[in-house]
Amino acid sequence: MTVRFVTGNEGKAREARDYLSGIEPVEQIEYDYTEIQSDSLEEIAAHGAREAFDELGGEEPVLVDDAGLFVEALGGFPGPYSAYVEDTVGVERLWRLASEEENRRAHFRTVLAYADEDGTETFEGSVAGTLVAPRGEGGFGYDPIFEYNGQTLAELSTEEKNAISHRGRALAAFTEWYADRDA
Ligand code: ITT
Ligand code: NA
Repeated sequence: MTVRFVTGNEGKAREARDYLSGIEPVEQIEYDYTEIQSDSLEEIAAHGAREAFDELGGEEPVLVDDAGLFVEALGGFPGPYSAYVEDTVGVERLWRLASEEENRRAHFRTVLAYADEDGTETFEGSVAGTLVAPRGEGGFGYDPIFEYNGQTLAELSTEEKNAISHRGRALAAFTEWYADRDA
């Protein structure tokens, strides 16, 4: 069954397609579901997935991905507001803000919500790293300033990023659940 990955973010869709190749075909759909105001990525993703599943006809399953970058020294900012901050402040200026701090630790977190006629399930993944001056041409969003094990996520291929990233870990939890459910 085709899984509809509901996102306007081509980078997220590329990673999901790559990870799920050989499991299920992934179709990217740009449906503008309501992003509720919440500190909880779970609530935002689950609400969005439910709404998208119903509004898109209630037949094919959907996946929604709500993610954020959490900077330790900034009290977890931008967190659930990461998309807004990327659009307004930008990645480069967020790095400059973080570079004034001694503690450069940060983590990415994503929650994937899957919705079908049986209900909604959420799966999470996170990865801890260090903020650095931008490097690398790959990935998307905050990847150039997020270093893991000596490389920024923008210096990794899609497959390499999936092997260690927040999204890869959430996709792993999802596929494990999905396989058990079919069995
Ligand atoms: P959709 O809501 O349409 O899926 P979005 O880009 O608005 O796309 P989010 O609301 O989840 O996604 O916002 C997450 C923000 O964090 C956004 O600025 C992304 O570019 C960024 N982001 C998410 N995953 C990332 C990753 O793996 N690497 C770098 N930046 C990421
Ligand atoms: Na969004």
